[in-house]
Amino acid sequence: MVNKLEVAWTLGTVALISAVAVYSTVLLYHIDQLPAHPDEYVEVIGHQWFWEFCYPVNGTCFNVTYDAATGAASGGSLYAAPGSVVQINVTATDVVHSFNIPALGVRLDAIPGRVNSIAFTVPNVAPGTQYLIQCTEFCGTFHGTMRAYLAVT
Ligand SMILES: [Cu+2]
Repeated sequence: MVNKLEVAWTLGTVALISAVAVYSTVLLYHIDQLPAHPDEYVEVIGHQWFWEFCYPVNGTCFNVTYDAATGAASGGSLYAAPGSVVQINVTATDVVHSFNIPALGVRLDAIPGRVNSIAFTVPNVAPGTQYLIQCTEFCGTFHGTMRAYLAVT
């Protein structure tokens, strides 16, 4: 014989789990949406073992190399204004890499033949602030030198 209390806690649990499932699903799709008009739009290409950044707005592309001995990156930086919304499209030319800005919680796989996109907001910090960019997918001998910086301009 089914107790009314058993029916109540079963239906209550089903309702609670259903509500969490619907909320989570909506949120997952929402956070994947890209802005209609980002302030900055950058193509990011992973190579063994450096990052290439392209700004389609002005047709500029450059490679960033990193000197592990000095911790300095040369060739340029990913640049963006404080508070701006940046959309990046990430791909790779050879093996799988992963584009990561740990301080901003930005991480996206760079996969040959596929373009992954994400948008993020640059914090309102003083111009000159730099955020480390690093590859977080082991991609070969010099994986550890696949570093660059996001420079707030
Ligand atoms: Cu790597």
